[in-house]
Amino acid sequence: MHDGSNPLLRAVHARGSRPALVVDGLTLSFAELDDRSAGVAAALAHRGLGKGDRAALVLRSSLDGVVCLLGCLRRGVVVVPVNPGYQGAELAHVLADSGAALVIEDEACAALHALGPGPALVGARALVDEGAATADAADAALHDDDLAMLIYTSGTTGRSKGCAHTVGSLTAGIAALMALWGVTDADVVINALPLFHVHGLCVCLLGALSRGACTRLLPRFSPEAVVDGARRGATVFMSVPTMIHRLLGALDDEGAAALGALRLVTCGSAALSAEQLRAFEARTGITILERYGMSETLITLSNPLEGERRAGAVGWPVPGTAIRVVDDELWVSSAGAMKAYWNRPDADAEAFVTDAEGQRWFRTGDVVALDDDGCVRVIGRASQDILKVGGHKLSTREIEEQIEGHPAVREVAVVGVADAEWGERVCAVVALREGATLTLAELQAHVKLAEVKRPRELVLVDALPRNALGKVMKSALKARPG
Ligand code: MCA
Ligand code: AMP
Repeated sequence: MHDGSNPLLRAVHARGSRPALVVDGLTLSFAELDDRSAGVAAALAHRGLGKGDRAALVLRSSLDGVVCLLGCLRRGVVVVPVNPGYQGAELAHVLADSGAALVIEDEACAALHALGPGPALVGARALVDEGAATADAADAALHDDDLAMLIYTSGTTGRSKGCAHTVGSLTAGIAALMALWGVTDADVVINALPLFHVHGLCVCLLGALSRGACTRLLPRFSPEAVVDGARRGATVFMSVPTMIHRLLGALDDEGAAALGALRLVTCGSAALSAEQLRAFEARTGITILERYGMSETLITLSNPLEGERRAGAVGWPVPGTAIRVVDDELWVSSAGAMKAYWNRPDADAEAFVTDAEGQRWFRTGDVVALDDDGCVRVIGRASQDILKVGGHKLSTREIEEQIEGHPAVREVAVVGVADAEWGERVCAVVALREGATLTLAELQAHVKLAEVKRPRELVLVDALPRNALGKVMKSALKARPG
């Protein structure tokens, strides 16, 4: 139980003049963050937004963006993080599905402005300024069961679903992980992850803030910026495998030594290969701590802070998480699990199982194997309709739906092809209509989705391989798309 204020932000209220955020050479103390986010909460109140209303945050990593985010959480306004690289249909879906009453953007987002009439739109800077001019206090009294975030994630259908996280699920999931990793107010955490996914937003940003640690927020990942952060005294870096790949390709001896001084490098959101882990260890002396999670459940498995970090494995359940392996599929039961998919009882019915003891399990869709001592290895996903590209989860169906609209295309299947840098890359296998032609460039121009979803490869075939029921056999295509 807590006193009604957002427990995730307690440390923000209590840390005074210590640095909370360093962005682009600007430093904001906890007291300043506290003060400015209280202003945003008041500005939201002034605009008529209250507990349970949704605000879409279409933000790159910026100081004002973080202030707005915390302001929403204080006001009890449900944060709906949105990738600012989204295009028309992707944006329209999230805005409509979440029922957002307000959109907060940090740069004029062309696709957003092209959408036509919709929710009120305000710049992050303008909202912070409104807050500075508002005197009233407007924090909401919050309880564990109150909704805090809707985080959209791709499913096997074309449309993303909102993972409804509560104050309680976020607090419990984040606290367990930060304790496991020993994060304290002596830490300085490099955050080069986007703030529109669980990893960058909940684990890295709110995790650091909740422990009173300082965040070095990078507007964009680059090996140089990470090395620079390490040189300036950072202690923790949280990454995805694509970042590790790029670091390994870019590090000179001095950079490797700077990274070697970090106390902890974690990696997740997609599989880190044993080779990458060993190469990073050989170059920097640091054994990466790999962990596993989902937007739906937060981080549920982790290698240990002390003791063996096993290459090619994601470790053991985080305290507060129980696991089961059912027909090779990982099921998790965790205090950090979302309440439900937003307005999708059909999807809840598929994803959640309540056992005879009344314990609720989430079916992850990931195929795993256990070592003799219970250490979990992720083998892959049960469905071929979900890809992970650079740590971003993509629905092949969403991409196929767009490609099907191209006049040259008779039928299409999108598959993931192994890629050393991105984990997987998007490959479109297309059968053309009689006499039609199609180039990769034409296909890319046709797909109006975030950059990361655009096909990087086009394979033309006479017809797609189908089983007796007429279903496209993606595993056959994946093995040899040509
Ligand atoms: C080139 N590009 C490609 C490819 N080749 N994109 C995709 N696939 C390829 N094969 C170019 C595009 O043209 C585009 O260019 C850009 O790369 C893609 O945009 P972006 O992803 O922003 O790329 P980046 O700036 O190069 O950054 C790479 C990145 C980033 C740092 C690895 O993708 C990233 O931050 N990924 C993390 C995602 C994440 O946080 N996932 C967590 C989900 P242009 O620059 O022109 O746009 S939460 C989760 O999974 C759970 C909870 C968990 O366990 O954490
Ligand atoms: P998302 O919906 O973006 O949160 O993605 C969650 C998915 O990312 C999981 O279901 C896994 O398939 C994958 N994932 C996360 N961490 C790891 C990891 N360390 N190794 C392999 N896959 C991972």
